[in-house]
Amino acid sequence: MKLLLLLGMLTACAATPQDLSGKMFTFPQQTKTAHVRLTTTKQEFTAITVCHRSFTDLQRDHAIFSMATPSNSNAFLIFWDQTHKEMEPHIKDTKSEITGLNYKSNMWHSICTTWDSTTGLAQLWFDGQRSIRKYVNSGSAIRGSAVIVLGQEQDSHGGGFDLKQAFVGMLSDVHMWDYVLSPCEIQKYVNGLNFTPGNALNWSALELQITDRVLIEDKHESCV
Ligand SMILES: *[C@@H]1O[C@H](CO)[C@@H](O)[C@H](O)[C@H]1NC(C)=O
Ligand SMILES: [Ca+2]
Repeated sequence: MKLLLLLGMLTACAATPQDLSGKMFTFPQQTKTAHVRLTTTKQEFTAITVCHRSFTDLQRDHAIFSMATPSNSNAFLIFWDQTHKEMEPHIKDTKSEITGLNYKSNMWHSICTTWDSTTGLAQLWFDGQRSIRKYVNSGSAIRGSAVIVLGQEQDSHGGGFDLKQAFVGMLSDVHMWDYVLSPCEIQKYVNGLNFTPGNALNWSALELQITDRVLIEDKHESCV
């Protein structure tokens, strides 16, 4: 009986998924604490696709999506390097660099990143435009309990944040799949059409925990 009660309480405390359709996270100031922690039940990724939309005016390095496992703090990280003006997908602590992107301030950018452990190739889709395919890391999956953080960059599993890498701005439509999306599915995501939501992170059923000043606001995409 006591055990049942305890189990009931644990279930009640577990984050209930939220439907964030039409919403965005606003990170309104630079801090080294404010962040959103997302929960996925997947423990192994032999392939991955992560998509999100972001809006910022930062003129310095910043993380847009940070996933850490106990063995890799940059298990899957999307990082903007201001010095080299490149978007850097990190996969299992290996960095790749995509240059030549028109990463303008004060507008939404959709970014989808794919990786497959068989070929080891990563590819970025920036505002629907494909990048070249680059070798990053092959042979083994991303494994272990994943901590996904928006707003900060993890240098350790769930922590190690750095003020100078914090995200300031808005983030929306975060999805993660444990497979590589086809170019057609990516175009559907980019164009806001009917796409298959992420099976590892689903913006329409997102388990999240907010720390400090992060707001959930309406995106107000249309005037109706
Ligand atoms: C995503 O969430 C929506 C809303 O709860 C649900 O209808 C849909 O089946 C989910 N999709 C996946 C792939 O989990
Ligand atoms: Ca760092």
